[in-house]
Amino acid sequence: MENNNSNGDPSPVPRVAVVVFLLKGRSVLLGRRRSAVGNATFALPGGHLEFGESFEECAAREVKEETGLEIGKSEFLTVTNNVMLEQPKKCHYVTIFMRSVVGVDAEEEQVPQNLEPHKCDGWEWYEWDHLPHPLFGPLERMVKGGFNPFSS
Ligand code: 8DG
Ligand code: MG
Repeated sequence: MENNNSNGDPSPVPRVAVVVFLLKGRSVLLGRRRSAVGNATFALPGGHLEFGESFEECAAREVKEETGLEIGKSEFLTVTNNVMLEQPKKCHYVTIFMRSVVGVDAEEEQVPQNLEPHKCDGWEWYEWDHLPHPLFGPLERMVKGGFNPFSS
């Protein structure tokens, strides 16, 4: 859905995004974006909070829509303010970061699918100590600041 924060709009507004640190063992699920915001950078699954949704509901919906994975519970980790005026599409997001842990047992193994290939090159598990580059700006700032989703 196009919104009122695209370039040229006379009254852009901040929007709320919910994104998920999906953790498996020592790895996190990342996908390389195909987007006017953070194109070709590695980011978490996630998207826009819809009217009436809880953070948890939004996290589960976005992960399911983008990867096919069914996450159980998720928990709030932190929130950051992301003003991205340098992007081809200027935007401002208040980004809610959630965490959900998936089982490492073979039985519970869930393989992510790239269900929105127009938005993402594909989903992969990356070890936290060997993250791919470049990371999406909001995520890059957290990592540089020492944020660790495994110990938060
Ligand atoms: P939707 O319309 O399906 O709800 O949204 P989407 O198309 O999946 O949106 P998105 O760009 O994936 O996520 C919305 C915004 O969330 C994105 O433009 C900027 C913000 N955002 C961050 N960090 C991250 C992140 O790590 N991953 C994702 N996907 N979005 C992030 O600030
Ligand atoms: Mg998304």
